[in-house]
Amino acid sequence: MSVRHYVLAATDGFIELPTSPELPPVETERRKVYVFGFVGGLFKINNKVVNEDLDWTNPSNFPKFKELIGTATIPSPMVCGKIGDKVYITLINLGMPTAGIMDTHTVHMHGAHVATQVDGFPETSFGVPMWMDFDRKPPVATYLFDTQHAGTYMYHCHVEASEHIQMGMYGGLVVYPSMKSLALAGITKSPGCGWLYKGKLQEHISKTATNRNFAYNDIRSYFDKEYVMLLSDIDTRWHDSVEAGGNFNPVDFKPDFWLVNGRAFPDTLLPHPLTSKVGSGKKVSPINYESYVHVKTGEMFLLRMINMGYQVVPWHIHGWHFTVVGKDAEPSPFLIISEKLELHGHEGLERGFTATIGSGETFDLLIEAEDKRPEYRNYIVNGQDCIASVCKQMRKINIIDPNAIADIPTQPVNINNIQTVNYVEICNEPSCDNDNFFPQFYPMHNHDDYKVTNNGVYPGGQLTYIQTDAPDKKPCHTNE
Ligand SMILES: [Cu+2]
Repeated sequence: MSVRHYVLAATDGFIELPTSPELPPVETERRKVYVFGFVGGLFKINNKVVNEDLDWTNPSNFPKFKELIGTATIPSPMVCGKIGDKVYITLINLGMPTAGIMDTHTVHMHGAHVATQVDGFPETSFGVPMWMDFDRKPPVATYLFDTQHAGTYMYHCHVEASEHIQMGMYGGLVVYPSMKSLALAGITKSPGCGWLYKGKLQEHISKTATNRNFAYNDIRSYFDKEYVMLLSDIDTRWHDSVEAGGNFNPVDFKPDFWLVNGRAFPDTLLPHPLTSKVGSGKKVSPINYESYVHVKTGEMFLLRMINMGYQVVPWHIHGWHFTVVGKDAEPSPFLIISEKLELHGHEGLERGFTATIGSGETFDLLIEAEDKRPEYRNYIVNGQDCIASVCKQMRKINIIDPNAIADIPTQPVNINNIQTVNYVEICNEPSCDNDNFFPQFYPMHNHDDYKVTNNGVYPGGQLTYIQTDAPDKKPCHTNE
């Protein structure tokens, strides 16, 4: 059990959204949008201070808090813990000076079974007033979440929720199983041996895995990598109206930008600005808001889908079916049924290629990046069943119209020669030593495809990619 203490400060700021699909982003084609949000992060774990700047009781930090005014972005910092932890969030209200708004704010931990007094719904409890005098300590409130269930949650301000949520006051909240809760489900780690389930070695689970590689207390919820996909939508007229001190009628909501982790395509492909640099020593959270999924073939990856928008999102994933391992921070009932029926692997579980995610819902989608080479490589390179190879077809297309051949984005793809994954080189490389089958790219997107736009320009909006690289152990493929 740990006590995890976060400090969040409510304030305003601006985000920039792309209006063109060009990479790198074209500075002149970006739309500045006024937002609200929380800044700050993890302050203490137990009694160990992680970020001393967040100590609001220390007068020498008062000017540092003042500097945070106007720095809000979307989403707000990630909050996480494990089953049995006590998660505290101390809220400070720095105000919204650009709009001259002096509203109170709260933290509502959506899905958490907390007492009314710390639920953050101001109509039945209270709001935190603005810090006016920076020579004195701020008025604060500290919220407690006594975590009992693993899963994907979110938090948001609940003051005048129609406006404050639209303005961006939300962030991800993740609860992992603990080693203890896993052990109660028969999942244990044996030093020097690996992970065991009911005493049986689980060879597919990495020896370096921790309790943070399971979504739930269930062996089938294991993942190698995880991604939070926090979806939301923006009506820039509403944001402009708030910035100008106007009165926007919420029923006139008509969004023109759709976001994944606060960004619209093609920004979704870029490294997230809130992710700590490796080695910076400021890594406060094991998960982040990267929206570009980058895995190896054969890996299991978890998508923690969170919809904070006001519209239902049909989230569609190319390449594979996903398995629904959880919804709204509850393990899928099919996990329990298939366990009773003694089914193996993901047999009997809920599968799909589109998850319909309503506002305020969360889904945990697990995907195995299966290897497509056995079925497709021979056809792509050599052709089969009297059909010419894809390589041959693409050469012809390239002669007729070079623009018809896709440019694979050069960012953040980390390979030496981008052309080798495109079309010509793979055709000349039948050897297994030079397997240019990789990387593979798959889109995932809102299947209300008009929302794959930025103010009407396609492609944009809620679209991002999954990149799968070659597996660690490359099997040798011959072309027979
Ligand atoms: Cu608020």
